[in-house]
Amino acid sequence: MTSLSSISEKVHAGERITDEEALFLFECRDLIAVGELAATANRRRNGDRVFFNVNRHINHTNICVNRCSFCAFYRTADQPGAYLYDLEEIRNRALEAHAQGATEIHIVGGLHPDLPFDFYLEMLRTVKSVSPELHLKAFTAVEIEYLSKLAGLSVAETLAELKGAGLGSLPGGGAEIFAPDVRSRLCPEKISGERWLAVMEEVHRAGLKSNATMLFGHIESYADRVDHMRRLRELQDRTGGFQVFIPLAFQMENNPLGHLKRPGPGGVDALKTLAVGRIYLDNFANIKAYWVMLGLKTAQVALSFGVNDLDGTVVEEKIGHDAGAATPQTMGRDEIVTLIRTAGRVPVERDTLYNELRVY
Ligand code: V47
Repeated sequence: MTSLSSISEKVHAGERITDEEALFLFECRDLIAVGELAATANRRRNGDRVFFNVNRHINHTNICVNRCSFCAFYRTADQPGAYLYDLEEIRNRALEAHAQGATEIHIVGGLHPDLPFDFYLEMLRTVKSVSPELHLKAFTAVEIEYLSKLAGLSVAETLAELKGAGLGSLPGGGAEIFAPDVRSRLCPEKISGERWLAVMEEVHRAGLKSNATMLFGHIESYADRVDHMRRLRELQDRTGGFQVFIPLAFQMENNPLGHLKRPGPGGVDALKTLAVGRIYLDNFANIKAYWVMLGLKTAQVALSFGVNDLDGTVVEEKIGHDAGAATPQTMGRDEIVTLIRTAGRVPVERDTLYNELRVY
């Protein structure tokens, strides 16, 4: 029979846990015990080291043809607040980021109804022309599928074009919750969970790394979360292309789902989700606490719940903040280092591909 001690034995032996065991951990009332197991699994892999990077987000447009019920960021072209940056505005942001020591530009945006494929290639080339050293982590699997349709190319051909223009890796957005009954209520127009995974498989086969997210704390059940992680674990077994798992805590303001589903995920749920992610996803090297959505204090505490990555400086965050995130827009390198140090851990600045740049 499943028990905390039978799961503990497996974790200490470095064995994989089952879906039922992951569900048991989600339902377990002993948060500290689950956290300790996650910390054990993390310590074995990463010791005391905690990664962060110096990055900047650029969201080139919020105009989107999809209407996801959890999203406060999107606008239709004629709505107040709709925007589209031109290449000059994008270049200025990249210049600023480079001057501030950024190693990564994270680019995602809405599915704009009428930009040509060339715009996306030009955008990548523009950022890359600021410095060839900048790593471009750009476009979710959802955007890749959209761009391939726009370009009239296969996903593999689309990726090859984007790679040629400077694409370095992919962020993990658009995964939401894969289970079809939940997904159809969250984002009926978005590509299916199966398609998200199939695009990511092609991304990995093209030699690009990517991240993986899960949007939690809304209408999904624990079983839906385990189902989501199972699909990620299976794909990771095949490709090894995911660098990190990032559970995203649902923010409730200015979106229809938030009005339906309050109060949203609390600190206990967030810590447990990160911890179960660490224990269940034994083939993921890194688990990220995205401080923007979690809050700084929860993100810091998460370092004792299996987390070894705090994301980065971010600088200009719109998706979470439009939906009510109460965190600052940016954190300085020194602030992140202090957050990690005062948790008793060793801050390590990384690049996007998890190469170590500097130990603090
Ligand atoms: O796919 C949208 C989520 C994602 C809300 O790969 C929301 O390193 C919470 O994926 N509440 C985009 N979340 C952000 C993302 C990301 C962020 C940071 C790092 C990385 C990475 C990826 O944001 C979307 C969606 O799941 N999102 N609305 C909301 N109301």
